[in-house]
Amino acid sequence: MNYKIVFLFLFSTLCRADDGYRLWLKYDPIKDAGQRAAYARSAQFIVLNSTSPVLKTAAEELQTGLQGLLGKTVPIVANAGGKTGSIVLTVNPNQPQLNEEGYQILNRQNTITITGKTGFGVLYGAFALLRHLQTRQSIAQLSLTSSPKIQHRMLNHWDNTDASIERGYAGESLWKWYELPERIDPRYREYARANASIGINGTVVNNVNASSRFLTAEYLQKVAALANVFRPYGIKIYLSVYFPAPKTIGGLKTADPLDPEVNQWWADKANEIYKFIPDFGGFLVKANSEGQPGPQDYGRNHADGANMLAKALAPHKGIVIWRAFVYKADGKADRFKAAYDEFKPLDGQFEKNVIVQVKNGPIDFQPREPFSPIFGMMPKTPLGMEFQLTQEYLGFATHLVYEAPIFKECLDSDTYVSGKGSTVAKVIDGSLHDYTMTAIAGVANTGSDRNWTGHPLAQANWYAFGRLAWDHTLSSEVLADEWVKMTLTNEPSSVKTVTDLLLKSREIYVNYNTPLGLSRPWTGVHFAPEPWQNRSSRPDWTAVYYHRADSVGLGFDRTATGSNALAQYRPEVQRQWNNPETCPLPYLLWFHHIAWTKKLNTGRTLWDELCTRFYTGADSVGWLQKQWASVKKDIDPETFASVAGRLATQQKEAVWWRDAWVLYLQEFSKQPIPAPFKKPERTLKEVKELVNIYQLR
Ligand code: BDP
Repeated sequence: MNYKIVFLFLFSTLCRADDGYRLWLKYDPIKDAGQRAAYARSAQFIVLNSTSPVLKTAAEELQTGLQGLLGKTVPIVANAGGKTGSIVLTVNPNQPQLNEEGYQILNRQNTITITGKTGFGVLYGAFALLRHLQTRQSIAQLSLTSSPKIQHRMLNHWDNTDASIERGYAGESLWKWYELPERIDPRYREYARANASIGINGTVVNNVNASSRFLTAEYLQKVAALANVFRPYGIKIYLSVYFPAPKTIGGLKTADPLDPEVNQWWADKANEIYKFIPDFGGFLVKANSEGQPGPQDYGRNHADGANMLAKALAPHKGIVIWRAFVYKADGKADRFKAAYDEFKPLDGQFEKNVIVQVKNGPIDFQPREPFSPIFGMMPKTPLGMEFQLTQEYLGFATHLVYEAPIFKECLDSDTYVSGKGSTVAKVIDGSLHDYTMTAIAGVANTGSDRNWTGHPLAQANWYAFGRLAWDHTLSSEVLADEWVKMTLTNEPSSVKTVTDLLLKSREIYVNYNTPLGLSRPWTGVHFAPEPWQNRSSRPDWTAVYYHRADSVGLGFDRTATGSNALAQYRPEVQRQWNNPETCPLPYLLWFHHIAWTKKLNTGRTLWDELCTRFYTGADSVGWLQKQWASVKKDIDPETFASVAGRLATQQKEAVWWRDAWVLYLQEFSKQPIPAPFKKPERTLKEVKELVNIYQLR
């Protein structure tokens, strides 16, 4: 054997930069020998006395993790033979403190027991124990009990049959439809592992703007092959459906949800699907929204449409997730009010296996939105949450935005529907209205890029979403800290720096992008600033519709003198936002048209405050760069360089955002840029030319 070659091979493998593929399941060896030894003493065996595939997965995941962290193979045995120092995996249905997927981990007399009521609980417990070690916490006297607060914790992929992803910024689709079902890309399993490790238990694999192809036998076989890979990880598969499928692939003349033949077609289709996938989760539906057909095309309502599908799935225990993201092409109406107006009257009219899925805000995944007014207002209909992980309005995969604070801001908002403390989280976890089903979804930010999410730090958004779906009481800070330790470094000062940078990133983005409650300054691709955009096929697809800048001031009046959208909230909420004097600044322009010269409670006029935010926001990206530079020694070189490069682009583009906004708004405000800020070096015309490049085909 040529030892030199072997050595070079090993050396190059060990020194290879980290490409991010392993996500937060890196399991690099624990450097501190004392800590490693302490963990190793409790991890001499993994005891599993079962052949259940899910339990087997749990044991193997533990083994993989321990192998990496401790640098030794921990055998999986059926029986520890009375020896201590083992990790015992056990299912015990008699655990009143746990729900079906919960776990308990106890370390007693140097035996760690992971107990679940089901194998799924044990699987989540195994990952929780690994997380404990990855974040270097003590396992002496370990006692952890946790159950998910929400039942259906899902990713929604907006992936198409041609491998493109609607609003995807990390490459192509993970699903290689043309190879399935024969070839199983190893990445499908890695995807399942990552999701299971954070508690995600469902995935919708195709775009809400759905193709009927997914319901053909040809595609169902492909979907079934994916389901087979996901099953041992506790992940169920769902499909987005095209409402007129009975016409497009069924040969019927109509897709009217009250037509018996149409109902029969869906019932037959459901039977067929469950032959392919016995534990199929159900359907996600976008109907009568942005041009997608739906029940209203036949004079029926959303409940009629959802109930027809629900009846087809019910015999198989499948569910329907019907989206509330709807708005009509009516330039005079306020789009903010659309979902509430269409759905609230239908409360109580949906079948038991229907969940209505609501985007967090009333418009569309903006950098900051007030919570959707529907939350709390449909006590007889389970409402699920839809967040967006892919950064459609958050600078794609170039700008750094850690989204946990966006999710938390919404979940912690108080709807006041049953008095103080009626948070959105309590609506969607079912505790407020005793919902029988609960759900939360994140529109996925994954793709075929080697590191899954394009921006290496955007993995944290996937991670934080899953963890919050499990337990919405976790803080953004705890989740950032966990993710950094598991993924980037365990060096305390760098952990602190990166966590801090993540936590501040969203507010920095808002400041240069949409401060004080501005929204939707985009058209087209939703990337470049276009606050001047005033032409489109429909008025609510222009930017001016949202900010309403004029010679008097800026902002959308949603009080009684304007669209009165505020009336959709409880009086306690209205009181917070109704009065421009007391409305919190982050929401000001969401609800009020404010004069340029109006003094805000910061002591500055609206115009000066806007400029201050645009300028300090753009400057703060420089701060992000400096912070990132300071952790270089503790970060893998490839990851470091990738983030540093993206931050440099972000810095350039933040200035561009700032210039676009201030130069454009200045045409209305007629005010100078306040000191100490310097006026942009370019003209509005020059910024517009730059932006036009992004719209070129
Ligand atoms: C919008 C996206 C569009 C989606 C739509 C939706 O721009 O691509 O299809 O949301 O959620 O934000 O249906």
